[in-house]
Amino acid sequence: KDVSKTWPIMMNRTPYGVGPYGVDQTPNRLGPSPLFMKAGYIFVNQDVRGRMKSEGKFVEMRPHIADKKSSTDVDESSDTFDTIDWLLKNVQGHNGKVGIAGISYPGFYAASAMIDAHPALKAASPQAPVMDFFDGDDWRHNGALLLTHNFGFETVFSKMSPKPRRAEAFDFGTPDGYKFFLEMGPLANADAKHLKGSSAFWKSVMTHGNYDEFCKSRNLKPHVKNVKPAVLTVGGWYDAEDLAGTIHCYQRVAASSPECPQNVLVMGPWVHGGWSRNDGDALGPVKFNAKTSDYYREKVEFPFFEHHLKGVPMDALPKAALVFETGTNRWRRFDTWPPNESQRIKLAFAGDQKLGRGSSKDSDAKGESFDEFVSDPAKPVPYVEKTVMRMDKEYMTADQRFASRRTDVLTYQTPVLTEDMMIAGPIEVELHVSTTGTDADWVVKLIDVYPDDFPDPDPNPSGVRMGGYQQLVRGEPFRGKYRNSLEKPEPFEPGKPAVVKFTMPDVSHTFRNGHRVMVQVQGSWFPFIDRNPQTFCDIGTAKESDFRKATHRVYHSPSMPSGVTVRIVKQGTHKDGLAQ
Ligand code: PG9
Repeated sequence: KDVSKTWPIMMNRTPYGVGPYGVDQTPNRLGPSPLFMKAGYIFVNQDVRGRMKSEGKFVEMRPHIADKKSSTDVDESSDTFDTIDWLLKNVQGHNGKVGIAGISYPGFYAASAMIDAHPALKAASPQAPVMDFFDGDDWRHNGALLLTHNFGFETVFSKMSPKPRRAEAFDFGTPDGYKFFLEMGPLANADAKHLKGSSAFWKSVMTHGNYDEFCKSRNLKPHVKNVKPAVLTVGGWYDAEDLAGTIHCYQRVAASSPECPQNVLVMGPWVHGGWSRNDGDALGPVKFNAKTSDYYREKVEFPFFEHHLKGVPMDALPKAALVFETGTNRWRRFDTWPPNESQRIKLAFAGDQKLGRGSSKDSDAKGESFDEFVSDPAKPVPYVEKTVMRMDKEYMTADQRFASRRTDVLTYQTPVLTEDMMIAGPIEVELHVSTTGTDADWVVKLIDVYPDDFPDPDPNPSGVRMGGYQQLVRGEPFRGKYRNSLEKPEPFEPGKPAVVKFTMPDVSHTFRNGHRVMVQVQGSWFPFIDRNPQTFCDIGTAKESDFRKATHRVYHSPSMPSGVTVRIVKQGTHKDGLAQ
């Protein structure tokens, strides 16, 4: 509307629809935040190929084609290039510079755009980008299927295109997801009883249980290289959908793109997309004492695009990462991520439910060098205590006391800390295990145990008791049959110890003086992930009779030192974050 000067183009590509459609219609929000509307841009929102009003065939996480041979070799990178080329030739009033931002699936499209980018693309912000559906992002974590998340998603996504209408809500018949999915029975019943063919992708996922070519081809990570636009990768420590993709997207650019003028990771105490809405000062009863989302939108995201697309000066961002350190509740700046200046410390499981720094020698002193529990697929461990149907957004900081009181959850904890313990980066898990079955899931949870006299919030509408609260800091499942390869599963030999090693997604958290560090180990996390039959089989087609109880063991001895390794960082010599 303002033709007094030229304006950069701000793009978003999405499978969720860009309605309302029609030249006389305008969406009620344009750009990543209202700041962009106020400042003025040329906004371009696009239905990706094959979705809503855009022609062609939609392909989920369309595989990137590295060496395109012809104009029919299309992917999201080439579609974005062609779109930008068309815009520059056909839209008046632009200043020749383009930015792109997107959250989640649109984050995947923003990440695709920066690969073999159009030269006019000067700034990209992949936010919670899906990078690998089947290894760490939405669909599978270490082989386990994210059941409630994807089932709920597919009851809507598969029905909302091409006719852009609100799909009639799926009738779960109960507010209790644990009950719904337990009564559903084996995974094959999800389609047979409920989806009934409405989601072709769900059926594809069921037939590609192992990390095969169908899955590998949808992994964008290997293609992120020689990125030339500036990149601001954004995500949340409590993002239940694409936390892994966020970290990996930043790291891939850092490892492969010497010409990238600026590559910064921003991680806040946010749920999936939380940085784009609300003020970000709490998650459930866990308080951050700062309007973190407001700060990010005003002081980071908007200045980033104003700078790269309009040449407006901006406050210097850190060289690598601006992260919100939970526990101490402050922003921190790092020149590398994960921080180089960190010391790896092993927290080893030991007897008497102890968690010790260093070796597992305690267990030899008293009792057995292992702990065991009966894992029963008919009574899986819930992933949250409260009754919810769809994936609970607050589960990633939820109280774990309900779990630590179960006999099928192993719990190890340190003595009360006498000083702050700041950890940053990935958490490495090493489990020495056995099972009487031939497959098993191993769910590991790192937990911050509050002191018994920790005050309750005031006001306290939910009546939560914070004294002794066991706050989940990070949790991750590992489907044991994939311990040596995600592509080639192997059974456990009943009773024979085996090693399961994996990495849990990054954190930046301080266990405060007076708190304890706790680790829990359990054989199910339902219905966050699907149940493991605990017999070696194709779980997508498993029958009721395949689901059997098993006794699982976790060993902790000098020769079988189960535990987790964390990276300790110092208070921070540099300026601890930007002013709030
Ligand atoms: N990460 C979300 C999602 C993508 C694809 C499948 C399931 C979930 C999202 O786009 O919001």
